[in-house]
Amino acid sequence: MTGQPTHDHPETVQTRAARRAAARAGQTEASGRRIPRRLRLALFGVITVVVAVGAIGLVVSRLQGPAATDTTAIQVHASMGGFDPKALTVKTGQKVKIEVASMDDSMHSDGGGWHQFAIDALGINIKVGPLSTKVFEFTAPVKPGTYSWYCDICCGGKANPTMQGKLTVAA
Ligand SMILES: [Cu+2]
Repeated sequence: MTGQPTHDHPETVQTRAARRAAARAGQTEASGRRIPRRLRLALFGVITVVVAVGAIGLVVSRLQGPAATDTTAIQVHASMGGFDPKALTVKTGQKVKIEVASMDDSMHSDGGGWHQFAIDALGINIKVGPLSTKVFEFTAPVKPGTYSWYCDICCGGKANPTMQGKLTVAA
């Protein structure tokens, strides 16, 4: 008996609302103003595909940069997101050849797509323009140790840990 009188009322309201909605749907469907459900679903599918393809395209275009010009060089990609890889290990006394590529285009307001690969202690200071690469060589120190490289062009400069990497010289 609890709630028996109150149970009737919402149901009545609900059915009335449902009837009104059905009537409205019937009217509009008859006048052809509403897009049929099947077409709506198809449209939704098309929009979903377009958005997905666009997103994948964005990711791919970000991954695509300038092609490597020297396949014997260690490839280092620099972008606003940082260096890839962020760390390298070489042997003491090794002749090291690195190709640095800027993955960013000139439309980047911060640095105009330029990046840098600098290791002060080793006298290395390479700057690479938007969507281009630069190959350079150096001889690793004979003493083992670690050196950090940085880019001082974008992202607030070399203090930003994003634009830093670590070179390990191992015996
Ligand atoms: Cu940079």
